[in-house]
Amino acid sequence: MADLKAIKTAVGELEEEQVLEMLNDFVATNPSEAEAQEVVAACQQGMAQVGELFESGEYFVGDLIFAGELLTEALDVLKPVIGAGSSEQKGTIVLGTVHGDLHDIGKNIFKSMSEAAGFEVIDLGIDQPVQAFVDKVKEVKPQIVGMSGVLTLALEAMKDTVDGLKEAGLRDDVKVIIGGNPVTKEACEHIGADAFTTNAAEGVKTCTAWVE
Ligand code: B12
Repeated sequence: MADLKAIKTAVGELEEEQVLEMLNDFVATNPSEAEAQEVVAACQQGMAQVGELFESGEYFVGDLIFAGELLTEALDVLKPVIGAGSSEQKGTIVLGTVHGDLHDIGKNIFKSMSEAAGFEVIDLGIDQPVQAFVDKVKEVKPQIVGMSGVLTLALEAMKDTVDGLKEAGLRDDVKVIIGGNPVTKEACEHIGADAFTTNAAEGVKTCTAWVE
């Protein structure tokens, strides 16, 4: 098993070479999906550390950008082991980062895991207006809508999006799951989503239970 503490620290300290070396070594051990998800969680904790150092003024926006690139690379290394791969088609998820928010690493992790679990994921991308969700839901009639956001202001954007689905008469046709650092039970209720999570693997479990 990988040294989770060392991975968290190396991500937090933006030690790119060290992170990639540890992750490549880990992938070479042919780990289980559960072990891989623990490594994803360690990377997520490392990113939280980056956030704290940014808040305390030790890191700057350039460091956030570098952290984003580092984690995207890390995810590429982990992709082959974060989902076992399923040939069965479970259902369709329309996924996007809500308007005003440019963060997409967590969304991309959820996307990879959902695809590996057998979902077709239609990824709208970042900073997506309400209408983009509404139009795509009308077009592809998914079972699930996934919204991602890590800024506090993303919570209101998620509410706008659910309201938009309601106004278009589509809300009752889909389950809505929200993910990202600031989501909570209270936020979920305020937004009018069906489920929330700060853990992509848990999100995949919820979606799987909805379609089975
Ligand atoms: C990397 C980073 C960036 C990168 C993003 C690169 C990218 N491609 O995403 C860049 C440089 C672009 C960036 C920009 C900014 N950032 Co920034 N950023 C971060 C940082 C360090 C990490 C985010 C991250 O990737 N985390 C790791 C992922 C894996 O975690 P996650 O998103 O929570 O995802 C997991 C789960 O939540 C879940 N999940 C996520 N989405 C979904 C969706 C569904 C449907 C499901 C089921 C699950 C799910 O699955 C994932 C895996 O388990 C955070 C710190 C933090 N604590 O999050 C700050 C942070 C989010 N940023 C912050 C800020 C302030 C900014 C800027 C305003 C900085 C600036 N002055 O310009 C801008 C805002 C730009 C914008 N409009 O969005 C603040 C937000 C404060 C707030 N309360 O709103 C934070 C918290 C840092 C801090 N502590 O101050 N940032």
